[in-house]
Amino acid sequence: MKPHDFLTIAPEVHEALRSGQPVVALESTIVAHGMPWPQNLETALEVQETVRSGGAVPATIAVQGGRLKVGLSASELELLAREGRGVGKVSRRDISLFLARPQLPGATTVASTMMVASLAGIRVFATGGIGGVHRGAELSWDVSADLMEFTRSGVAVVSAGAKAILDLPATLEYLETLGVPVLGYRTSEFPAFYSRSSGLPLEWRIDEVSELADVLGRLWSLDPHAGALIANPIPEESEIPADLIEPVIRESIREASSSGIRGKALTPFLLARLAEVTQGSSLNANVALVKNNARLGALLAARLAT
Ligand code: PSU
Ligand code: MN
Repeated sequence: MKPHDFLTIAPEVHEALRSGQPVVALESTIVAHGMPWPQNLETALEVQETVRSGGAVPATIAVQGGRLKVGLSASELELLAREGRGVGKVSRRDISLFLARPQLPGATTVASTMMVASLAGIRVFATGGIGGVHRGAELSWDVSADLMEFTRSGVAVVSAGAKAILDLPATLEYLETLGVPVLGYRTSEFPAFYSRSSGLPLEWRIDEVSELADVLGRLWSLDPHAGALIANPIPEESEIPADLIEPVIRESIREASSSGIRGKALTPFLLARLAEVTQGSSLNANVALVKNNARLGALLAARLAT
């Protein structure tokens, strides 16, 4: 397959794709907007290491210098991490604008990372938690573009459910409407990001990576553009019980709404506020679940490559 003209694929990633070795895509919004400096850089580097020790090549995606970068060097990653909020948050609709304005560095969300991964021929992407239907969306209409992307880019996203700041039942309904398979990995419940359990049952539980790969293979032969959500709960030792985090989430959402914070600024605001109020324990949980997803992503990519 000829790579798209706008792609700059790192040599290591290019070689892996060419020879059919496993590759796992990683996003960069979580680095620039999801975590504070310097934990964001540390985590990004550790997540890349986790993918490697699982036997796959990490491909962190971002928009830099008017190019879609697939695979970032440590210094490119550091730039995004240091600049943080100074870096653009690039969702699908913003991509062409960032390509046209090479001076603006941009971090890709789940939606745009899926899109670029699929252009590069990468089928597996590990993140923390996808975006979804925000609480109060019946009035604000704030539904992350991440959800719609699952109908366009044939990528399997490994995620600890959807972020707990969202309306999780509505997010699951929306995924059903879009026809997106949601596969619980060793769980029968939709995970709630910081906590393993949401009380929301999943129809499909899959306990083996080989079986995940089997289902995905069939999905993509039916529809190469279909995405799938692999719901991988946070490890037990790192979870925050829902009854501890929920009041903090509610209070942070109230603060956001009284300060008029909405749109693409909302998710970064809430994540930062939670980390402050929990004195870093929500951040620790976030780091742990991303690594856990990277681990599973590598196993899955390796299995798909066989
Ligand atoms: N997962 C995390 N931290 C994050 C995100 C995901 O653990 O910061 C980011 C992803 O990039 C996701 C975005 O696409 O949050 C969702 O933003 P919005 O709600 O504005 O669509
Ligand atoms: Mn939104």
